[in-house]
Amino acid sequence: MSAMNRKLIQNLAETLCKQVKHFDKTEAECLIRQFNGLLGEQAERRAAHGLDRVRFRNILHNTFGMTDDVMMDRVFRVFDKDNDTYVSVKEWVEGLSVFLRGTLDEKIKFCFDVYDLNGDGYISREEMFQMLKDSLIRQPAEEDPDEGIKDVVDIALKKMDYDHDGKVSYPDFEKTVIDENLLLEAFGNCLPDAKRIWSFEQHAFQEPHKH
Ligand SMILES: [Ca+2]
Ligand SMILES: [Ca+2]
Repeated sequence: MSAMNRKLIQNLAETLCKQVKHFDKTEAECLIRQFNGLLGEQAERRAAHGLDRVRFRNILHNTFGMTDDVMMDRVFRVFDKDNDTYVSVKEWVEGLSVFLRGTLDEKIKFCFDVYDLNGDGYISREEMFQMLKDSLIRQPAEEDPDEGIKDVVDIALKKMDYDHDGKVSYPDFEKTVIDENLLLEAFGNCLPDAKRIWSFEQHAFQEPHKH
């Protein structure tokens, strides 16, 4: 078990709560302890790096109620900022800060990064198609199910592509969501709902001395 000692956790919490504005020191400490608990079941060598993709996806599914494979992979990649295929404790706390308490601006940035599948700074027609395919495919049998998805992509582009270059840039997406907040998760569920957030926080931030 990769048990960090008490002093180490306190020092890390102090550093993290300065970098991540939505958690105070006590909360950061709770999240670090919880992270260590989550790592406990992972082989020691890999635990040193952080949560691997499988473990992380299990948490998204079981704790945050996510079901879409494409979205869960993308959320993993957005949490994994240094792209080393593990979510480190720092990446975990930073990611949770947006997940649990992010401002609208932070959430817009997060969703945009999730939806920009190839990271080129635009949500393209092809990317929209790929993301919507999984969620729309279960419609009653149409002649050509792809046609229905293409229609939705056209509607989305018409709505979001303010500068008319055929793809959705960050400013396009930001403007769209500020006008209409419901479009924040237009291309797939990638943020937890209020109920999941509440129960996660209840569990993570409970007083360690009260049982
Ligand atoms: Ca990482
Ligand atoms: Ca892209």
